[in-house]
Amino acid sequence: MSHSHLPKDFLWGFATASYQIEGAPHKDGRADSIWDTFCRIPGKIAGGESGERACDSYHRTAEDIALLKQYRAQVYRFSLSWSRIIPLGGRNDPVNEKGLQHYVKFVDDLLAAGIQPMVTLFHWDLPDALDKRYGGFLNKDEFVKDYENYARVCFEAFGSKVKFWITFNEPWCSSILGYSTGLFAPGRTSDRSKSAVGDSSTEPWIAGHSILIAHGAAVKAYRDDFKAKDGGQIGITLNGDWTEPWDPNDPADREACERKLEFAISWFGDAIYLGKYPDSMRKQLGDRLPTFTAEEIALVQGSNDFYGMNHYCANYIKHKDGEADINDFSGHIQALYHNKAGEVIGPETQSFWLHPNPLGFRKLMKWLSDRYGGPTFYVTESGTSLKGENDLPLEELLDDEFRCEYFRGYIGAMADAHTIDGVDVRGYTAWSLMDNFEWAEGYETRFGVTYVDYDGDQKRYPKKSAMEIGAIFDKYIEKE
Ligand code: GCO
Repeated sequence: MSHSHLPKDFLWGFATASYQIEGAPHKDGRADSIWDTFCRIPGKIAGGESGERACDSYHRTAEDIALLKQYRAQVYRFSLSWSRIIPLGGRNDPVNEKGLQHYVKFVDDLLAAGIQPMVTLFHWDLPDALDKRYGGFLNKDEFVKDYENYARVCFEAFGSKVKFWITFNEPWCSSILGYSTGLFAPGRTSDRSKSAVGDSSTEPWIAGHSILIAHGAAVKAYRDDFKAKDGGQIGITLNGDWTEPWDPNDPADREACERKLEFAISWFGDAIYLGKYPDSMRKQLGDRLPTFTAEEIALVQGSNDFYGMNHYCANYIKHKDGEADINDFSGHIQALYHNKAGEVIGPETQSFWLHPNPLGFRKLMKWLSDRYGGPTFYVTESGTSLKGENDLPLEELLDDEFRCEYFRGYIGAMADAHTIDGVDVRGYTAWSLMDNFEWAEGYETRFGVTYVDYDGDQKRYPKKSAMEIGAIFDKYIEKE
């Protein structure tokens, strides 16, 4: 019996996002994104923090590339800050050459170091001007045109240097956390204790719909005008946890698991691969869930060259009785960390939502692969925080065995998905290259394989996991 493996041209590396690492919010003509303005609202971010300084990566590109080389990364997934490139965001607003050239040089430097760039066009930092001007995602027609224009500016500037484009990172988070719970920018919600504006019963579904159409429009632009000469691939990155029934003997809990996956992932995945929204969503949401016009579905269906998969953990799912609340966004279920028998889904971490469960990764890959006809996967994020990591003395903190174990488990599960279940997976970028601004959790939660000393001039220190990832891949990637 041969052990599980990954294909010989498998690409691995690390991932980050612009607002989480760059800092320098006013440098070289950048304007505010919705995250800059959101962070200024008291009480939104732990410790009253923001991405103002973060890892200072805008000024430390050489240092970051040196880390990637030291760790033997083959690919680096990072995102572009739209408001550096087109500060006011819109199709009639000027392009900021300084901001754009910063990234062009960064890509050149990566390539010179032998590292493939994987570029995310949008990782949540919408130019604030577009939110103020017309409500951002809530105005589909304006947003789609502005996004397509921005995407074209980037395709044009990077040309054949970039072979992997990701249109949007985790539209579920932008839609639900931004427009339902209000925990993320722009912070709209029906919960009046959190925000004076927003309607959680409709806005998240409108936002998600706009993102899907904008994704489709950008993919069409790339395929029509760039793909043949530049030779890249383009796709979207979707997040989603695996689900296990709270009571495996209760059919209602088993159904609730499917429903939860559909609300979290198939909302976008079905549109892209099957050309429709899931029936379970239509049933619960009725006409609060937008419908696709024929023209829209032609843009969206078949619009992924690859499936970008962000995956961290799993939950137990229990069905709820009665009618779903009008603001419910997960399919009328309850997500729990223990099951009926009292078993836990995985150990605790510093992130309340993250309980690692490697087997769930393999199961979800198979579930997606079966549902969507065996697409090519790139795992664009996976990683963990550690309970109490921020409070440890430096020496102990650098010895992050828990994170190493996470990567052994998850990469092993991915190799099983490939070898045993036949899943076509070709890449993995670990979250994250370094500790960074963890959104509403500020700097208290660390996900990096590199420690960043926020009180010590942002100095970087490799943790044990930084080198361990390469060692794990050496074990799995086929030599011949
Ligand atoms: C994401 C996020 C990252 C987070 C990570 C850990 O795409 O979910 O892209 O920005 O930092 O997920 O929470």
